[in-house]
Amino acid sequence: MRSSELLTKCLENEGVEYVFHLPGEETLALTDALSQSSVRLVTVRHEQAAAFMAGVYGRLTGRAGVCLATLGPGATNLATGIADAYVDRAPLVALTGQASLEHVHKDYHQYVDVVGILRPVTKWNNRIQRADTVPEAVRKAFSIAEAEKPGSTNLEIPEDVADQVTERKPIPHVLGPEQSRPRTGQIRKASELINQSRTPLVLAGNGITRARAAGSLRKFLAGARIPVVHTFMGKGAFPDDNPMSLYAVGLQTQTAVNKVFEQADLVLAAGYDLVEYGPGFWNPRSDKIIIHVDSTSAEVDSNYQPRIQLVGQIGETLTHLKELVKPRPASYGKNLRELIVQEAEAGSRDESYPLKPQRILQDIRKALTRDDVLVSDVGEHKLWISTHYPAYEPNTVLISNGYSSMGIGIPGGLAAKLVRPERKVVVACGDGGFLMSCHELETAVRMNLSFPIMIFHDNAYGSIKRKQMTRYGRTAGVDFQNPDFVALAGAFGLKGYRSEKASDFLPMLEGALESPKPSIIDVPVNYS
Ligand SMILES: Cc1ncc(C[n+]2csc(CCOP(=O)(O)OP(=O)(O)O)c2C)c(N)n1
Repeated sequence: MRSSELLTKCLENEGVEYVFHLPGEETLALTDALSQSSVRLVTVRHEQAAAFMAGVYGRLTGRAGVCLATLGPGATNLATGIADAYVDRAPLVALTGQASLEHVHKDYHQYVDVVGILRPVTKWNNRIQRADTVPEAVRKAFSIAEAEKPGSTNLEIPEDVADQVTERKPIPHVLGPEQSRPRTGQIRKASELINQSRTPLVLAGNGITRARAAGSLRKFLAGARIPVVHTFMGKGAFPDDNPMSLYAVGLQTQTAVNKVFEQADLVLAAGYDLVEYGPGFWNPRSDKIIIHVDSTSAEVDSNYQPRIQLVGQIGETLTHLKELVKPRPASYGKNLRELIVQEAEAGSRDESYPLKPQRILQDIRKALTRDDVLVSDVGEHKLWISTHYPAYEPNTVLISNGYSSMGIGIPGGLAAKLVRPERKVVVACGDGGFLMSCHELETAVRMNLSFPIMIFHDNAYGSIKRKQMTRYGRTAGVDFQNPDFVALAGAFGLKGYRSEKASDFLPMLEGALESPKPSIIDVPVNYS
């Protein structure tokens, strides 16, 4: 068969359900082969969205999402989404077309060195030079993308290579190496440190969600009774309505939760990723005892010098620790939570208009069950969601907090609805991020994927505006005008809503959640 067909067979062999793509001349053979396979082609309106969708698919399933684009502009349009998956640790395999090998040594139409461009934003990245190497290259791309810590890989397929004929077959899967386990002695030492600590704290990151270790964390904490702070991407690892939860941390301005860190003498960092909230913020004097529980060894950082590293399967490590860590009294940590909950709930019943973010988040929480999914774009709204929106289950609040790329919200909602069709999905965007990806509304309509997209409408790049005001007392280049969002919804054949007072948002959202189509809800917001 031709290598484009073999590559398609290899994708089937990997269990690939969807390829998110935008077509091009150099990928003709591949799209044609895919059309004859069990893999479903999801055609998008901008390659960046294809990569965002693949990344969010990967985060939700643990299996690499796949995106496909042509050479040159197609590939460079993918780059932001590929980088997002790289920094947010989402398994993603990108496939990019390329000119025939006979052209790539010289000036040639649309040719740029895509492998070179994508090198810094992928874990592995390679040009396929011969049809016979396709099975190994595909297996390797998936294996590396999905291995801890997951991320993006890229395979470039030159046009002539896609047409070469080969006798090879997909490589059967072999069981990956079993993840290591920390030694019993190390676990004992860690438990002794925890038992000796006066004010221990757990910092739960998104490694827990990836390792499907939320159950073990919950059991560990039910016994140990140590308060938990999440990173933004760790939200849902532990339920925020449990008295031991201190919500999430990610901003220096969160006075209450930062005070808790100040008081902590020991931090058990489980699945914590330094890209989210650097240790310099919560351990500025490097004086805390840190126990690192993760699938990989700790990044080197002068403010993150773990006393012990428990590297291996996170869930198993916590299960072993549970046996040795002594329970604390039920009262421990109670007073810590009060202030944080007060902060989270303040303003949640506010009737003012434009709406307070707390009120919007409270209403979204009312409209969704514990298992439904809220996808956030990036901006001021993300910071409110991260710090004020209670989460109860892993992967129910999807936030990009590593790469933090605006525009991920709508593609993320699409991917979430594809992976979890039985759940309600709501996308929250700023008016800036919404216009970066609103073209994908057409994709959602075409694919019959229904979810409300609510726009925090403030006519500005809100979070940057706030930072300018804080730093300089004035703003520059952050204000803009918006289209009529209700009319824009109409242009896509969708229902658009505009909130005219605080009390109409919740009924609008509930109505939109019942609709068989996506919808837009324009919500004027007062961030001040
Ligand atoms: C692609 C990209 N460009 C720029 C930024 C920097 N940035 C972070 S937040 C933000 C403002 C977002 O504005 P908006 O989408 O309106 O949301 P708001 O802050 O108003 O809630 C900007 C420009 C970014 N994170 N990603």
